[in-house]
Amino acid sequence: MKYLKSQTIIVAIVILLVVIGGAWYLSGKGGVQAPTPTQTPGITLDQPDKTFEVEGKPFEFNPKELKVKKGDVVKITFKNTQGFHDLSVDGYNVKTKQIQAGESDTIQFRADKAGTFPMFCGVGTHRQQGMEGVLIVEE
Ligand SMILES: [Cu+2]
Repeated sequence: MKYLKSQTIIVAIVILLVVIGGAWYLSGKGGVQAPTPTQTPGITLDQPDKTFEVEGKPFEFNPKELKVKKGDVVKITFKNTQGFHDLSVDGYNVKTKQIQAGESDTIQFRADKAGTFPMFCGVGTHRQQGMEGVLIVEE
């Protein structure tokens, strides 16, 4: 009788371990699902298909025309050589920081809409003074 009792306890412990192990396994599996990172639509961290370096100074961009294919991941490094500027792309809602001479900032996004989109400097009246260019996204 005593022998049977201890055997029952061992079986109970084994069952308990299986249940705990199973619960641990399931909770571990649930943890694998990473939360979706919050980011601006269109902004992507994928490897870029097209990389550009655009120089900014009063009051122009160089180059002032960027050409990509629809669907490309576009990376633009904006280098400010003189003055205080930023670079925005109209229609894509992307924008670098406003930076001082000697600084640079990078934007990256997926060009998922075809068309011609103005890029411009949003500081003061720089755009009106000629700090403007275009991003051409070909179908
Ligand atoms: Cu500017």
